[in-house]
Amino acid sequence: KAGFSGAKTERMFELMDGFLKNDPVSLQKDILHHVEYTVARSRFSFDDFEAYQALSHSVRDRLIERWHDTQQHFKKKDPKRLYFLSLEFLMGRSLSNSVINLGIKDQCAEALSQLGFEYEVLAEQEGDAALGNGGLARLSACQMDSLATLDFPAWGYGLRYQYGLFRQIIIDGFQHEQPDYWLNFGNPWEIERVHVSYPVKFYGSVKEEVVNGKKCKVWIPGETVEAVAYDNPIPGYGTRNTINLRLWAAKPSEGLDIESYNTGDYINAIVNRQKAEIISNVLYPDDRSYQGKELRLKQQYFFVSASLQDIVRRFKDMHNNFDEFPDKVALQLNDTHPSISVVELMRMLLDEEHLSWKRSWNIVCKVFTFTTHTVLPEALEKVPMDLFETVLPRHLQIIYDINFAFMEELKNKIGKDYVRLSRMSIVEEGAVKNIRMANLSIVCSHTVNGVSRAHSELLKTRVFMDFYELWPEKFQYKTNGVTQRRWIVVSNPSLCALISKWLRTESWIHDVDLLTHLKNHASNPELQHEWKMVKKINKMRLAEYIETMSGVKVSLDAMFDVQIKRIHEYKRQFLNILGVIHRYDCIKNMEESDRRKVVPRVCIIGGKAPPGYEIAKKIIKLCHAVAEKINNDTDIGDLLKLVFIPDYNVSVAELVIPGSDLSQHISTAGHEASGTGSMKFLMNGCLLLATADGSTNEIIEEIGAENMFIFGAKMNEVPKLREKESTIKAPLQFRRVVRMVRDGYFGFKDYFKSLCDTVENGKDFYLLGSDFTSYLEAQAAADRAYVDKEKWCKMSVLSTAGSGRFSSDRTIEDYAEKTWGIKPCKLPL
Ligand code: Z57
Repeated sequence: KAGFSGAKTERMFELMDGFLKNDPVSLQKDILHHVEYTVARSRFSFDDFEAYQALSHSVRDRLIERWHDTQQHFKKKDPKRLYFLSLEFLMGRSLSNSVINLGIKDQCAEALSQLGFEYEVLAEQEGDAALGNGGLARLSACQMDSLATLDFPAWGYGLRYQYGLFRQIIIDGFQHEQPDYWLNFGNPWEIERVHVSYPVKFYGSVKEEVVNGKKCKVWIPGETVEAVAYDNPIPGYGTRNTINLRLWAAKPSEGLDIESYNTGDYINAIVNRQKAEIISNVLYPDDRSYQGKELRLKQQYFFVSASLQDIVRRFKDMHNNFDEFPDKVALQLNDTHPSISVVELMRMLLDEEHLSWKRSWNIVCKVFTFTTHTVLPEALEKVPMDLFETVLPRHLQIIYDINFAFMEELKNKIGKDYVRLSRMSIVEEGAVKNIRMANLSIVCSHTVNGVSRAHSELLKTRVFMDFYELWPEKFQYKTNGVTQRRWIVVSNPSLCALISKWLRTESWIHDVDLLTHLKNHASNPELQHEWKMVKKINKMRLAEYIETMSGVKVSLDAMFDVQIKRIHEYKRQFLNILGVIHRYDCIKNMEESDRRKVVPRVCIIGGKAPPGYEIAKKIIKLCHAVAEKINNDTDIGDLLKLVFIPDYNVSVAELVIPGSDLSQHISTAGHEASGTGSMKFLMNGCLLLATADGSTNEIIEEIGAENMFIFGAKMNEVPKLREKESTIKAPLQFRRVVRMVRDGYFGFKDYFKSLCDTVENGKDFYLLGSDFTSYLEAQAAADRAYVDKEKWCKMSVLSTAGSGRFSSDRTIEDYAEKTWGIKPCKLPL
């Protein structure tokens, strides 16, 4: 703007060629341009990886064009914007997703093939962006895709970890963790914004000062770190809208530190300053057990503080009255990880904008919305008070003030019920005092929601019952969803083509309810034939992958039975393995004539154990020990195989899901808040073997229990079963398979002892024993269904046809209308 004379602007227009073109020849020119000038290789000699880089930069250029136009458009229209704050985003690969959303995949493929390259091979060159742990982080990524596709004026904010989630390598069946230095080979998908940076303060003390005759708190920090922005464009599908995911990296602040330089120890002064970067170094790999670590709190505050400074600056560019802030800004808290935001915004309004407490509080209460993703008590973040006081002294004061006001309000409403007051307090009293981040978030947000209907009910009746009684209007329910762009179009091109052919439109890619029309064709032999072919192609891909990864040859006639997710006791991978042992044992003891009736299975398990979670690691080892025995038993052959897929991540999921026949979601009822993996399988026509937990309850409503294999205790039965647990004997079959593990049938007898102890002697907290019989029945039902190919295929079609409700498009529409109050803001074509 500033300094642009009319003549200059005119010249700029003259020099513009219009948008980059997407025909194969233009793409070829761009690719070769980037080979020479970005990658700096000769156009006559570059390899697959360099071709991937050049292609990515060509795609990036197109993203940048749209990104600019979108941001300018948002600025001009100045709508209410959503800011999605999350400490984790599991984006996976960007190239394959971008070319689909830009609608240029075929053109890219053609352009490359004339240059002697294959698009699929290049797409495989890209490593995963794994800045997250599991479901929560992948959900953020799916939601960003939907926000862009639905033209919502939204931004994501997060942390640019230098090391993403660890790489899992398996040595002798044991998990080992390797650092994931994902930036080693460059990252064409981000744009470094050296000029967008903010100071973030830590430690120090709070003083009182008089500013303009008013008493004010001034925080004198003990350390200041600079937050630098890295922008990641997120393209929508079938729209030019391209939104932004802004991730912050920590850099030493430029502020003069005369003290340390003057001591003469120049080298040490530099080295010490460099330590600032530690903040954004590494993602915490255990998302379920909060440890109260200082670095973690610093990560949270670092990204929150930078984001809010950015958001407030953008607001102040256009407005000067903070009472309008809630009309322009919605702040979404993705679990409690960014919850310190509520205090930080309060602090900015009070101490920096010098608004009154009442006005500031009014604003804060109108902008925040809070989604919680768990019921596990160990996942609820409680920050030790002394840690808080050291790192964020001013914030602790504000929390006390918020809590004081809240407790007063509460006493007025419920009287002096001190037990309840202390349950609801933001400050947990006791030997060690803690700040309860969930309570803080509920008090300061205008809306609270769980991630499935069942989970939201649990919140209202158990976890946050007191708060629900106090503010029933705050509580909403949302059901998670996943994006069909990545989980069908990108990862299963053959199924995508089949669906579009039978529905005679590609509109389902942005209007997923159309999938329901597949129901009309579910029994059509012609469709069934094509459907089976698609499955076969995908199973072949998967079988090849399995052979390269684990050396095991699997039969395509076998049912591919898959459980892929983080390893956790409540997800019950152990139950799965015990089921496999049972199957093995049965086959071993069978008459030859009965063996012919056995439905061959390939059991596939994948997932990472948190590095410090010993039992989870033992489950991985057990899987390998059992696999070793079964896969080498010539007596068994193709009737049963067990495979562990190492280093499970987003791109592995893209390969495994389309190639599965059956998938398992078998958490103890009441423990999986939602579950989103199941939705990806469902979209790809894989049948579910599942407990009635989390979102599965809603999946049953959509496709019918008769098209699934549901088993196990119901949510309301679990507490009673637990009470009785110590007195009731587990079924014989269960005790028998656990005994095999205990007695060293698969070796490592001593090592597996503590694992066996978790399900025996009245301590079976996750109720593997009590669900075992019903689990085996469900497995047997799956076998029977698989034999009837037509029936199985029909169930598979109906699964895809019923998956529309589980698109993140639906979830986001729901949040936009009922939670955030935002409207689409579409770039004109
Ligand atoms: C995480 O991935 C989830 C919950 C958490 O509290 C944390 Br920390 C990480 C998962 C739930 O376990 C899933 O059930 C849910 O589908 C997913 O978040 C997305 O909501």
